[in-house]
Amino acid sequence: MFFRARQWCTAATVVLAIAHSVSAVKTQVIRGVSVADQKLYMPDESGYWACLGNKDILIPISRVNDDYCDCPDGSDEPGTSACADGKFYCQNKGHVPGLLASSQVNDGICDYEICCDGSDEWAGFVKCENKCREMAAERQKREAEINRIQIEGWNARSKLVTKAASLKTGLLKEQAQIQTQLKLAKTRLQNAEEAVKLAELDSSMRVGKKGDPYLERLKERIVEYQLAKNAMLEHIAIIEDRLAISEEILKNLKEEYNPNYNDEGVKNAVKAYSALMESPLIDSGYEELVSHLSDASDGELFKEEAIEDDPDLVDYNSYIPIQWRVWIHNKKQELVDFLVNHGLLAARNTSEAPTVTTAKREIAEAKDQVTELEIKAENLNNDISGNFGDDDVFRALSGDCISSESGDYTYELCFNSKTVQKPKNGIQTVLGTFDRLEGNKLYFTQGLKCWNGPHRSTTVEMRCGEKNKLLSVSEPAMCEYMFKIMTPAMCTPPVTADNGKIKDEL
Ligand code: MAN
Repeated sequence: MFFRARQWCTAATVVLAIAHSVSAVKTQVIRGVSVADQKLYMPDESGYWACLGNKDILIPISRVNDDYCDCPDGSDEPGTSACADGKFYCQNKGHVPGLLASSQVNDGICDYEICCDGSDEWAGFVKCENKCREMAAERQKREAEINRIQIEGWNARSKLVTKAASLKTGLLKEQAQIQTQLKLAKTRLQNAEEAVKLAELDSSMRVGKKGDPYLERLKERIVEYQLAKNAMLEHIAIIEDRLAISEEILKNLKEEYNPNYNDEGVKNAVKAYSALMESPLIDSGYEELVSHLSDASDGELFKEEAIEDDPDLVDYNSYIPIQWRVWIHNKKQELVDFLVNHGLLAARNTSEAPTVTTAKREIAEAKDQVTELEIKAENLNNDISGNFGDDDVFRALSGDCISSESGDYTYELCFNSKTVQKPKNGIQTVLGTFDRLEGNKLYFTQGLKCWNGPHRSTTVEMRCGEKNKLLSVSEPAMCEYMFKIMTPAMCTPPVTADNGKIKDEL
């Protein structure tokens, strides 16, 4: 019984001891775990703890950080290098906490970049002094510099945005002007085309200049024709008179002859006269023509004063009655042909009339103007609708170039234009013309063809900077270039201490 009691007493002592150790473990800080995550290492009432990544695996809490890897995820050894996948937490007081691969714990190397407090080398194989204070100061300096760049970059960007907006306003204004000019130029072209038609028509109706021997001869001929016409009209009048008398005689004969008197001659004359009277004497065309001939005022046929009024050209057609124009034209042509054929007149210059030439020149000029304006309008439209990034900011960089030396060359980037490679001596090589903007990259394509290879091209990687600067150039594959640049165009609003965005005017 005593034994039992003793046994019981011993067992109670063990239980008490365990309970004591459990409560001790409960308050113990687990090495390599952040303060916030300490709660993840609380054992259950029996003093057992489950691996963080596998809750089925329970181990006594005393086996946490015992330098033996029990959990597949390495969560039982955060403070030692026992597990390959473990993570060691450095508090880095005064600086930013770090998570080190637990394999680097106690490896004899001070991993200051992650554990500035030197806590990763706790076993003492090497002494790592705490460098957090100086590293925090450096970091602060760096952050202040980044902040300065961001603020200055953002300010510079704001100016670029303003510039881009005014450039676009200018372009829109220019676009409106070009559209007006284009409309006018098209009207000018239309008018010019009309003018050529009219001039061609007009020139076909006009002959020579005043003083032209051809014209003088023509005038003489017209006068001759007028005289001939008058003589002809007189002649016709006489004939008509004589015809009327003859008809009268025959009429009387018909009415007064004695049909009982067998005179064959008289009978035949009366018969023929009757037949003649039944057939139409003259056609209506003749009548009309003669009436015009009689009516036309010869004084109107050729007006010298009209020629004086129009010193350059003589429009003889307007002086000729319309019914006579074709006849006159044909006669004129016959006369001209006659004179040319007999060497009296130089063959007529068949080149077009100066009015036609001038009008055609006007067409050519108007066409050139329309084409030029259409090209301008298309370029403008492309420019206006182009992708120049958020707030149109890259538009403001057109014309700006940045360059830098690298290896045997000077490399240059001209925004929205091209990238080039300039050797120390010799001609420059175009590495690409601006193609597009995508995210934080500019693409320049279709540069000079690479010997036995593709056309050169350039990808430009951008980051925020207070000014435009070409930072580095590389050629990752032959004739494919990579530029790294900084530019205010890529800056975003800086973040203030209270994590809010700074105001735009900054
Ligand atoms: C020149 C340069 C180089 C390029 C070779 C390709 O030397 O443009 O960058 O790699 O031509 O032949």
